[in-house]
Amino acid sequence: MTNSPELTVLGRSNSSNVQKVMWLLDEIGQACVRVDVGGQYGGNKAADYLAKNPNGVVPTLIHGDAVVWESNAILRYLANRFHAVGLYPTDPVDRSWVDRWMDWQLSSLGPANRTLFQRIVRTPPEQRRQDAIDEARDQNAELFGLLDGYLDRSAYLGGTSFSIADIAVGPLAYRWLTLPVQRPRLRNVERWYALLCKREAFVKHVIEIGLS
Ligand SMILES: N[C@@H](CCC(=O)N[C@@H](CS)C(=O)NCC(=O)O)C(=O)O
Repeated sequence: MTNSPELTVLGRSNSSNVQKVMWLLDEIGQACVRVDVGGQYGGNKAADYLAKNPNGVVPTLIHGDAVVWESNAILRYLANRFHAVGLYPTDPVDRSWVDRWMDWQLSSLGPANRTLFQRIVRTPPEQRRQDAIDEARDQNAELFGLLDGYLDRSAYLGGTSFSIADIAVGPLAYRWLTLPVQRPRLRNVERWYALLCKREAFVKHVIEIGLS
């Protein structure tokens, strides 16, 4: 048996998309080297980075000859590569539940969540606009309300067990439940989130990093 090549994650630790990758690597017991790129560290628009990831965003995963970008594609790559079948089921229907929530995170929740985060955390207090924050809060409340309805009949996003769909949505749930905004009571989301909080890798790579 040959040793797997070293895993390198390019991306700053306070990026929710980098956090997903670090969380999964911890869950599957794979060590990696993480290099700070993006945000205050820059480097993501440099030619050598763009040669790896032409989008100029983080994360990028390097694993031997494989260079993978798009955080959810990285989650799928790692789950497949390291045979984490429990985290990414092979049954087509079961897998479709994991995939659809990951796609939902990318296409629906992600943009709304980023807008809210940026309007509060990445905007100096004197420039914050309450109407803009309220608008983004309402969008997030609607989306998490939809998730709450689903979680009324499902323990996790992919069904009865934890999967990479929970990893894709978890960091955004942390932001939603931690940002200083008024939220509707969503008991199923809270119950599911409490399960995530029991996972050491979530605490380490998401909660302990905080909002920055
Ligand atoms: N869809 C991409 C989005 C990546 C993305 O927008 N990353 C942000 C950080 S969360 C970024 O690189 N921002 C620029 C920066 O950090 O300088 C993915 O999931 O990987």
